[in-house]
Amino acid sequence: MKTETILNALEAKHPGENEFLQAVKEVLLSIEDVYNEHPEFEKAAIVERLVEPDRIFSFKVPWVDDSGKVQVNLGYRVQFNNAIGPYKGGIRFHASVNLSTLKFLGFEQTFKNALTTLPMGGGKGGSDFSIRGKSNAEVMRFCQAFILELWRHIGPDTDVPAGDIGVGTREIGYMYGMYKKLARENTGTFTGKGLEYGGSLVRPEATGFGGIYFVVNMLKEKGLDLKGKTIAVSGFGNVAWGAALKATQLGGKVVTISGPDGYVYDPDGISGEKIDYMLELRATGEDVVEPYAKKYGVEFFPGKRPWQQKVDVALPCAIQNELDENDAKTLVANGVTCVAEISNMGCTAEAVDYFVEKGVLFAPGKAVNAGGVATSGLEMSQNAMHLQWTEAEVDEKLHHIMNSIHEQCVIYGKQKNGYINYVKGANVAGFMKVARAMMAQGIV
Ligand code: 2IT
Repeated sequence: MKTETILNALEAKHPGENEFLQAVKEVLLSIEDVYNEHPEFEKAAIVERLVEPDRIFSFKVPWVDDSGKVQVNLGYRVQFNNAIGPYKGGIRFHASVNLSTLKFLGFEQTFKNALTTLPMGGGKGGSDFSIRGKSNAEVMRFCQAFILELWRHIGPDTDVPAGDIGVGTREIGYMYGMYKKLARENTGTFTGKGLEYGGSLVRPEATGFGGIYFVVNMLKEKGLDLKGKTIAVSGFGNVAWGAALKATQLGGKVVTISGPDGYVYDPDGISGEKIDYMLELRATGEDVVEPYAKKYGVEFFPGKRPWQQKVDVALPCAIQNELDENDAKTLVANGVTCVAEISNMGCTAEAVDYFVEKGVLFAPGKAVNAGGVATSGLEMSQNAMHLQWTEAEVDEKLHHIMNSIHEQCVIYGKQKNGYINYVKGANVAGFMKVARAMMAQGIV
């Protein structure tokens, strides 16, 4: 594969899309060897076709705020690849959202979804709208305006959105309500729905729970256990909450959470009602964690990231590139055992290279956080069958899927010296499935 040529061409075509180019580069470097073993892939231009989304919808979202002022946001849906199933992936509402973000997320989602064992293609959408400081009525009007445009492009067998940063059960409810009205069907064309109208048990917890199941597997491979381990978590939203809950249940001690304002360090561990309090904090819509420090009398580090603390396990749970090379060096110097991205592309490329070079147990988001979308897939199954599985049934399926993803990473990522390169493992396993599906379906 002419990796360099392909990357240069992509950069020339899409200048400035840094996150997208970063995500593509990581995958191409990982798959180089297997790609070269399959000349038929090159002949079918699999990589050239894989790095461009099938299509992108880009639209304006006008809405009226509480003061009567007209606001205009940007809305997008990137339908990246549907070789193995309908487009599937979340919607992100965050001030930082642009096409580069959503293309990187859609690209990652394609491989992640392939790893879940379920038939789902990759997609992603969102807006530069931020829920921060917005009233409930404003959030509803925005969601409705967003769907007024998006509804015609999605459907239960074409494209099934879900939540992501800034989009939780409330936003899904407002979007689904408007979708249903316009599309005149009720087949579950969204996941992360409320339990009363087709949502799945365990979906809110699934990304964090799945991430911890994956980490347990990583540690087990080394003969280690989560019990007694000190854990740094970043973020304080749905993903961080689920991870803290499961890690604590399994005997780990979570000592940090963070927000855009800084991080809190709680040496006694964030457990019990403190984990419930994370949900309260999130519900304020203020996007800050400092109130936690005040409430529980612990230290708050303004403007800092939790990676400066000495921990055994580090779990980025907030946003892309939230852990850089300097953070990686600090963690390694402090003797970190395992780093697992529960956020999408939580670490910079330099940080990832550093962990791998130092032989630290490291796994990428597309493997670690796949439990979220996998459980979305289970929600789709339940909707299609018009029934609801019990909590135990969904959790067991999620557990099984996470074990399977871990196994795929080991098969494709185990190096001669025994080190498991999870980045390579996840990328190759995901790529091979998508590539085979594309080969089977011809040039479309
Ligand atoms: O990044 C992700 O995998 C998600 N935001 C969840 C996507 C989904 O369709 O559940």
